[in-house]
Amino acid sequence: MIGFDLTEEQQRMKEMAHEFAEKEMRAVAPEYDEKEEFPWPVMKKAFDVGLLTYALPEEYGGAGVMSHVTDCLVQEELFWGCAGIATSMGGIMLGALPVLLAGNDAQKKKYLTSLTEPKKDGMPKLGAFCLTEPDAGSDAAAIKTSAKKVDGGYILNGTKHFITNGGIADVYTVFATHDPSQGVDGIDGFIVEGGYKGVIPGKKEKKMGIRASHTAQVHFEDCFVPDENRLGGEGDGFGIVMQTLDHSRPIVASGAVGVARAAFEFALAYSQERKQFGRPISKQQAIQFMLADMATEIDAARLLCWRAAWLLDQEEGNTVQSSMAKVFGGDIAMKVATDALQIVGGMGYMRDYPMEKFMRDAKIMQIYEGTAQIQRIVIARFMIGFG
Ligand code: COS
Repeated sequence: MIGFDLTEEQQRMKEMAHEFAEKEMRAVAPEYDEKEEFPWPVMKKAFDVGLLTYALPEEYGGAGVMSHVTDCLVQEELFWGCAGIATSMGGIMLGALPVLLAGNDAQKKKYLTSLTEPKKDGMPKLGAFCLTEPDAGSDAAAIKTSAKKVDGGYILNGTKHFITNGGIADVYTVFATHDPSQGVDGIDGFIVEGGYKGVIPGKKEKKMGIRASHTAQVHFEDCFVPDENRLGGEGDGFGIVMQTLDHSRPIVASGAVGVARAAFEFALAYSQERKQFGRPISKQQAIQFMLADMATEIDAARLLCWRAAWLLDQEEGNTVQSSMAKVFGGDIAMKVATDALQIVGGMGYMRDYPMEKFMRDAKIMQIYEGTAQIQRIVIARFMIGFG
């Protein structure tokens, strides 16, 4: 059976996220974007209303909203509010996901619970997912950060790159290799506390879009991590990464839908007000066709996200559907933002209007959480096989 009715919880979460996005994010989004500043006050408000860790089980202090479809609904609204702030918020759950998926009871109790508790100053704790390195982006199996086995634990050495919440997080999930000659089988996952000796914040990046998010390098210099912080068994790391991405891509794709929707709504309203040649430009068929395509693409992208998330809710594999949602969501976000800006014309190009921000924010949707090309590789491999 296929149905599109939302449950009461889904409706409530979607409305709550929309209200938060409208009142608390949109009002301040231009300022944080301009200043490229981390939105701590918004993060605190999001934490207080439960929008940061709602997807964690109640036993660890989350709201126990475990449906991935619900997660998609919420993230679409938050990214509609501001993709930069939403990325900062999402970085927490991305960091927590490997623990949720592969952690043992003690690890979950300690680290997931800690993410639902505030810091001493009332601010939320942050999580971060550390996979990417300067020489290992799309080729995730090529990571060089080393995990040397020593008595009682591991010593990590290496640099992680383009890390959301990097250097300011409290809990990191870090992937490193104990033996590069073993390829993916040599990769391990670890939980690393921000306060551990040898966790060194690196350079903060200056970005084209999602500027309210903090993206930075993190260096691990002789960082000791105890045995009890290894996720799963030795060599399980790459599988945990892939599983994490299967879960996170529909969520990120829903964010792309949110950005596209924001751009579309602005262009639609503008086209009905803006008069040229004696009538609103929305009366021109050229504009109508663009609007019709945008609305169709947004709906199609959203349905792909829901399907990929729904499969997870049924505890079924979703790798290919997840990549389909991500590639289509990212591509249409960029296309819709570009066309929407075209409709708004010169006004859209000016920084007094949100359109240019939507376009800058949309671009990352084709890059992070696996580029559009990587998603196509994953989809193609499922059709024509590996190798
Ligand atoms: N779930 C579980 N296991 C998976 C998997 C999945 N979705 N995808 C692959 N695997 C397993 C494979 O089955 C294989 O296992 P065996 O060694 O036991 O056969 C292993 O992982 C290696 O898989 P594969 O050969 O496909 O690895 P590749 O190095 O060729 O690369 C891609 C796989 C390209 C898919 C991976 O590197 C990738 O996703 N890259 C993008 C990384 C990314 O998204 N970065 C964004 C930053 S994170 S915010």
